Amino acid sequence: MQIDPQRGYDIIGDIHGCADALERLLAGLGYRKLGGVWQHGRRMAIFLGDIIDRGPQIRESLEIVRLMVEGGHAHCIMGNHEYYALAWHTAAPAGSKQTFVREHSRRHAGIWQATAQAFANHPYEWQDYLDWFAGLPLFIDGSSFRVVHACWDKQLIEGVVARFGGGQIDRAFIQASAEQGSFAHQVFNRLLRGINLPLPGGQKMFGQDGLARRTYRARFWQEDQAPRTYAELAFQPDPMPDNIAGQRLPKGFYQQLVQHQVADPLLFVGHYWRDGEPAMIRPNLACLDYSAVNGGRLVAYRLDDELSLQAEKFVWVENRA
Ligand SMILES: [Mn+2]
Repeated sequence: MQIDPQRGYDIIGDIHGCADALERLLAGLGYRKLGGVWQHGRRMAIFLGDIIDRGPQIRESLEIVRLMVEGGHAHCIMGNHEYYALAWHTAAPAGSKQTFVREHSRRHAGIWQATAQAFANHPYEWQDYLDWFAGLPLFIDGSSFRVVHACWDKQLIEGVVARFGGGQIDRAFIQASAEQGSFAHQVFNRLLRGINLPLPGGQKMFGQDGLARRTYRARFWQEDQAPRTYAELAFQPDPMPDNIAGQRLPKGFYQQLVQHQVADPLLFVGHYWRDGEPAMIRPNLACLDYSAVNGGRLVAYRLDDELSLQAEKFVWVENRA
């Protein structure tokens, strides 16, 4: 994947089927639809994954993004939801306890439902999109900046590059991820879903999507002052149960989790359902997922050649119903 440092990049967060918001955002960024393809004379878009699932215009969103990528006007990396779609359709390896890499459980079916409906009458088109998903890189290292859907884990990314020469993997790697704890499983889990830690004492909590979880999403970047409690370590929209939130973390616990250092290149992620006014997390870290599909904002960062993020370069559209 060639990144041209002379060119400007507009990095765009999770779309989840919000095609109207995407078109408003692109228009606001100075892109024009020519010959059916959104484009800009001097800039390219980079999509952070999670184009599908949940929202109302999944097929339309995919068409916009894919035409831009194929026309040379955008790059797109894989989100956990594109991985879920691939894994749902991939048989588990022989001898596995599972039937599919992503089991067809009720919970998984619920997440998959909106995309399944969008393509119910377009099965061949859907097969074609699955092939396209399988070719999406898991990350892009543009040397002065990096993008990954959820977490830049240096060691795992070096392992992927050693094996595949870059961020693009193959179908065998997706199949291998059926095995818990395998390298492939670790790669998809960490890069596309971030650091998920078990709640202490086997407790569970309910997210805004109504699903019960026994895990929570944790910070993966270096802070000036390390988090001291579970609440300070968490990086998710849903508050923790009160009896856990104030508990002290074990000594040295957070330091083992740090994947992104203050001296590292700029990093852009999606994934985390943020809310409020879009802003940087650190001078070299931004999350661009502001819950567009939940009535939030679809957010872009207008990147030029700066080495520290600039507050005024976050651009967004509101997506209230
Ligand atoms: Mn995601």
